[in-house]
Amino acid sequence: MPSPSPSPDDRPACAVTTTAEATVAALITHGLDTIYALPGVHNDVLFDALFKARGRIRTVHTRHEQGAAYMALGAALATGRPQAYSVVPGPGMLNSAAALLTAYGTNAPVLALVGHIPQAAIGRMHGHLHEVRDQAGILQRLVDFHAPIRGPGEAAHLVAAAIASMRTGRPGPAALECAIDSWGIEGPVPLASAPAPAPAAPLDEDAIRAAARRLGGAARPLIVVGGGAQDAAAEVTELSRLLQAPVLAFRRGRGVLDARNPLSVTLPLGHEEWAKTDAVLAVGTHLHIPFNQWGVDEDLAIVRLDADPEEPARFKVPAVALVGDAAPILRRLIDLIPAHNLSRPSRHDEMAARQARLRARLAGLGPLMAYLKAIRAALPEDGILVEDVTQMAFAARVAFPVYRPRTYISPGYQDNLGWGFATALGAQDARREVPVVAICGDGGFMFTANELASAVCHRIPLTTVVFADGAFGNVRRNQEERYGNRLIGCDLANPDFVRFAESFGVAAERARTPEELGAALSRAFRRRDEATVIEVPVGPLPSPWEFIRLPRVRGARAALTRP
Ligand SMILES: Cc1ncc(C[n+]2csc(CCOP(=O)(O)OP(=O)(O)O)c2C)c(N)n1
Ligand SMILES: [Mg+2]
Repeated sequence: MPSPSPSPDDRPACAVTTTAEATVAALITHGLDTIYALPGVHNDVLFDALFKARGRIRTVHTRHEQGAAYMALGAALATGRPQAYSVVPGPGMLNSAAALLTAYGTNAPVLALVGHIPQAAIGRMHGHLHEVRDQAGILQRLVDFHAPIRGPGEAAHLVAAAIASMRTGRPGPAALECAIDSWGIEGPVPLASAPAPAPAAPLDEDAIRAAARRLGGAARPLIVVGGGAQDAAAEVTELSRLLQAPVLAFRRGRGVLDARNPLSVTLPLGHEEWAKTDAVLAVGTHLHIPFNQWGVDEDLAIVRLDADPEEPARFKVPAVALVGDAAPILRRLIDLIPAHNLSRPSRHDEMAARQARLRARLAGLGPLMAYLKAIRAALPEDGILVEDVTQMAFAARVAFPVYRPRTYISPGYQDNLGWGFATALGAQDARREVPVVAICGDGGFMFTANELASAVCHRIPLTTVVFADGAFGNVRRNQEERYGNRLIGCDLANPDFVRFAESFGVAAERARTPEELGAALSRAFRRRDEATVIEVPVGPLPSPWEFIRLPRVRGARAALTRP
């Protein structure tokens, strides 16, 4: 007779495992199903634990540590869920550092699992393989939560603490280090149990009421959204309707309000609104451009909503500060607004007319607009666009219509050239059910083009469009226009991108017109287990900067410090 399966109460309370096994088990318990990683002797025991856990957690290895970290970042930005990567210490850790910096800048929940030299040697500078002075100190400057894992008994609670810190307050990356001789230490480990959901933070009713009064009584309210509003799209949409307030997004807030809604604005119309508004609700944004370029004055009441309690008053003390997750606070605001709200005529027709006039002006951007239009037409509504730092992306920020949250992935204020391709690879790996397209310049693509090998190895169906102008084109134009055409360090020698991609076994084609690009994209999006590279040869492109760098419209002088 088969023995009955043990009830949960009969199970042993502990198991004996290694630090590495306990760490992997904790990742799985927290719902991580993938780790992006590049191996080395410091992490051999961790990789052996990952081997034993395959089936429950995939190990996606890359060709460079920046690829692993950017893939974790892309997966985190596309899903909003914690993601992890693992690298060896010293050079491996430093190779991943730009991605960790960008995870910080984009508040992305990315966990770095970093190997270390032997425990007893840390800090002694004996010249161990991959030793770097104060590795912990370097990591601590890049993340909000950092800890060493010294043995199996610590692994579960340190992983739990790291993941909690990545999700609560201002989200962002965390790092755990483990020494080469600590991964293999065996010991009793409590059996992992699923983490309890974090308790809902209490709402500050007084502050929300004050915000409702300010916004409801405003003649011309404006909402500005950043990355912190991505999980509050329904609430922002409802508030915008109630207040008839335009919603301005630049990079990381795109898609929070559907671009088909005429109240959804990018920088040019947002700038016009900023000049006239009397009350702004800023959700999950630094408000960097309005504060630093457009100006503020005493007639403007600013309500700041941010997960980081330090943020609202960093630049200027706001009229009202709301601290916490955007969605529950906005839901409460929606409850309270009607009691204060002015009766508001619809702004639909006015905004639709202004949007049409802006589209006519943007048409002057010629090929930039024609190619973006072709991409939008081919990409399904829930498809994801990842931008690298290229002229095409600068235009996309003001002109590419985004319909849903988390479908426009931008590096935000780091604007780090070369992040795009590998980040998009991670986004596509984590969201296999929708097409992801990366738009890169020839300069940026080559930063991580080696990861075409990872796309092949892990059958990731990413589509990448490389706009090849033979230059760091944005820099080149600056040198032409502002430095008397003294061109230096900006012309590029390129491979034939089609043959380059094909040599990896990746599908590739060249598109010479927007129509050809549209057709190539449709073919690419149908390849669901194979990557595609599309090279688009372009000449010098028109500058989109007149739509991005906009003049001061409020306040007599630059208010660069808090009053
Ligand atoms: C890490 C990093 N290095 C340098 C820059 C400066 N930079 C911004 S755009 C650019 C040129 C990008 O060239 P390419 O990818 O070919 O796009 P294009 O401007 O030609 O459209 C450079 C060098 C940056 N933003 N980030
Ligand atoms: Mg270029």
